[in-house]
Amino acid sequence: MSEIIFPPDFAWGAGTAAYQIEGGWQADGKGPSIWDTFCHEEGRVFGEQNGDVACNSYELWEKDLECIQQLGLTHYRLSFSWARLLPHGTTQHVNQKGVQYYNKVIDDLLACNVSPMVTLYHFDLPQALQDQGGWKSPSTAGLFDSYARFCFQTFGDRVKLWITINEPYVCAKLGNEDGIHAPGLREKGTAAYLVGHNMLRGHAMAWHSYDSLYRPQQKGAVSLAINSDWIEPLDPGREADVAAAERDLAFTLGWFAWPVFVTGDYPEIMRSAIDAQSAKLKHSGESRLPRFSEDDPTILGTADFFALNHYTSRKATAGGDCEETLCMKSDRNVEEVVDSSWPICGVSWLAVVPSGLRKLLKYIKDTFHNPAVYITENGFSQVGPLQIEDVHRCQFYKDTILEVAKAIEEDGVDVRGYFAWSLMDNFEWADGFSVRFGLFHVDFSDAELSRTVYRSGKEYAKIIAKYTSGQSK
Ligand code: GBH
Repeated sequence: MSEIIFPPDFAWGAGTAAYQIEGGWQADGKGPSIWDTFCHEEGRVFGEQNGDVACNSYELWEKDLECIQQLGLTHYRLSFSWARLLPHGTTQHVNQKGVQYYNKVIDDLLACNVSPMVTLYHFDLPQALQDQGGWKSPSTAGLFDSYARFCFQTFGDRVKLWITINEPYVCAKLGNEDGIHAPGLREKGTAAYLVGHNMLRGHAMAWHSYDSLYRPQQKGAVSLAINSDWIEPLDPGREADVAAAERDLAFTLGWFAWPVFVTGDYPEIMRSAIDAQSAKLKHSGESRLPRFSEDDPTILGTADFFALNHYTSRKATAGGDCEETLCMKSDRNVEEVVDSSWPICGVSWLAVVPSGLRKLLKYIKDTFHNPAVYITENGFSQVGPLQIEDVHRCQFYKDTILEVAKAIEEDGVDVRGYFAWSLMDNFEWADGFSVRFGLFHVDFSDAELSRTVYRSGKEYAKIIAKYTSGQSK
């Protein structure tokens, strides 16, 4: 490859999520979310930490904007807190202070020539809706649609890129099967499939609402953010490993991308694996993986682009370690292995494999009909002693962005943008503040919560400046 180039209108972004940065958990009429509840229960989060204050972006938004400008971002991905806008989860009561807050954020971004990408749901269901069954209840999908319509109506004149739901896989599995995310349920082998199903229904309803009611005037685009590792067979010459890698991708990426981009229904590999396991364990009744009915919205075609959250790679071989119990792991029946040549520098699950992203992008192009792709999250964490001079992370971003360029240039993948995760250190869910993903460091021991750029932030700013130099911005 001669010289790295990116399309002139390529989106250079960074992302955050409401609960991870905002704080102000009870400010100005905000209702509680399942993450407020979860963190306030004992033993849920590292060090009993919580997002009550976090980066206090609810009060310090202007500091965030300075960071955004310092990086020279063309785009900023943020999420709305559903319970800040609709404290009880429904449009019967709107919290005007919440509307004002997001209006200011959006208007400030646009005034600085930064385009917002807004996620409607990043893990933080209003507690009032959890009390009525949460995502396990089919009616939550309709309530999500009402919330989405409210947001399109209120903010869609200025927001042109929407993500309905962030990582339904993580919400469903970590929240309802593993119990390590809110709402903290450990209902093995059933709840996650049901939650995923209702999230797909809610997403599709919101997409159809946008398509028929708002797109004609607002002319934006809507998708859902799907997280996926790159998976390859441990031994490519071994049939069982090849099948394990396919099954692994079907249970993660395929679970949501197959219905939306390929068939309108779950991957056949996934359903047959689940049903075979049910038969083996003599689990009676309907398939544990729900079926879409005629009353459901059409799922196929409900994404205007492919939104990919990607962090790491794995090698797959057959065999879970709980074959005799009813759980997703035994349904999936895959052992994931980290190659010994892949360094793990930050949090334990994050093996650094920049080339995996290029392979995954090619796979997405080939499997999902060459969609426009936004990489809506990608990043690298730091644990232990603070390192402002984070040379490993600098290298990670350089290497990864080079792989994205190759995917565009050499593989012809239609990548439209790259969003680093995250703009700044924040509340990293079950890991609390012990894991730092920021391009800016946030000093949580300082009353001012001061933001300091990492070396990787400077590096990313340089990369952006280089590739946007010809742009009007
Ligand atoms: C993203 O998920 C989230 O969207 C974002 O909010 C978060 O800050 C970011 O990750 C960094 O973690 O603990 O061994 O069970 C990324 C997908 C899937 C990665 C679940 C971590 C947990 C592995 N995540 N996985 S483990």
